[in-house]
Amino acid sequence: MTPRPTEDRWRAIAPGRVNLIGEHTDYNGLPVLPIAIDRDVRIEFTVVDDGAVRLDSPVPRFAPLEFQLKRPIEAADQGDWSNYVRAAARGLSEHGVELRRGIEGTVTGDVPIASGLSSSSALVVASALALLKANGVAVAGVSELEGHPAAPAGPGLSRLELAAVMARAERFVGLQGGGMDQAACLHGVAGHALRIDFDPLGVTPVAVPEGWRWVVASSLVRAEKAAGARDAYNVRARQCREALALGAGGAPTYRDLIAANDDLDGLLQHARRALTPVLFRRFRHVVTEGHRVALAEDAIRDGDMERFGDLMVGSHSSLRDDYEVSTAELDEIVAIALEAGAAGARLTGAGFGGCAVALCGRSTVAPVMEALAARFYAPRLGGPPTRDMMFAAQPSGGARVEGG
Ligand code: NG1
Repeated sequence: MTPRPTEDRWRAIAPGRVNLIGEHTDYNGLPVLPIAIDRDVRIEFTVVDDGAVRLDSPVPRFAPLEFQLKRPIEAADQGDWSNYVRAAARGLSEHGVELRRGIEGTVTGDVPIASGLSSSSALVVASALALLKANGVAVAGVSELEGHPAAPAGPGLSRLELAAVMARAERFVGLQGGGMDQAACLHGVAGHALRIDFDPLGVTPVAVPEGWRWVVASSLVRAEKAAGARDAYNVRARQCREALALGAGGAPTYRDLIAANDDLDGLLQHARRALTPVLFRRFRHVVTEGHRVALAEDAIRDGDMERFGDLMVGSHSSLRDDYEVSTAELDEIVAIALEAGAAGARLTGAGFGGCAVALCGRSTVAPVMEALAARFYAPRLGGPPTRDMMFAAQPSGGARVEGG
């Protein structure tokens, strides 16, 4: 491959995502149903031959970062944004991609940060795409809808492979996360939700019916995964593993457990006897949420908004009562949206703050947004929310590199 002239400018673009249903199921090996959204993280870069990564940002709290690809990549202090870029580089190196050339550029974007919309994974994926581009490694799509071949010609990675590598890589930042965010970011398809399966990773686009709208509303409480919410998240991941080991009667995974038990009630009765109350509540969330995702996929395929909405409401109650990751603000947003006519609403992402998502029809988007503005935001802000706090998200295309 001929080295690229270093003055070429490229743009790596990676979208955030909104998870429609299937929360805290990915790291338990059960499917999720997110959309990639029309908000993204962008790295505008040139290729440099000295093996350095140098990035800055117009946001003052993100100080310019620099590290060297030719030396072992160590983590910076906890909470330092460079860790997401380091994670991408380290993940690629550990996967055997030789990174000799570096990048220099600027990171911008409009995915609200620490809001459960995966700005972190978007940064990780954008960094990976930029580094792969700089080093002449192709990334091919796998979705027929995108019209890409399943595997790249020549040296390269498939999108699925990259999503799996980046899911592992992001754990470098300390969250024992599943693979939803990186897969959604890399596989977004305009107008489609994505059913993502795990072990092995697979993505199936599912068309969102005409007229369905997704209103995203921030609780104004940051869900800072690099900090406090991280421990609460990791504790739950551990509790789910413990609950499976003690309550599943020998099934090695939640998927095996569900496949072997048609009778959900019987399974839960057995688990209630075998588990402590806390572990039982975690277990019940995972198992019932897995079931709701399957029903929600049927509902979206059938164009049945009411059924999908009811499943979202069930998901939120389970996250609030059994998984204990909701907050008073998220509960209030859900209640206001439902009262104003949303078909369904729930917290989206990990919880502990962040955003809620409401499913609306064409004619209910405006009343739902007005009700949230008047009853949730006005008392807190003394005025209307910004377009980062409340917006209608469009199911959008996946991460890519442009320019040159
Ligand atoms: P958020 O915090 O919403 O970006 C996290 C995990 C997901 C998934 C959700 C909960 C990462 C990068 N993200 O997402 O994998 O487990 O929580 O459903 O680990």
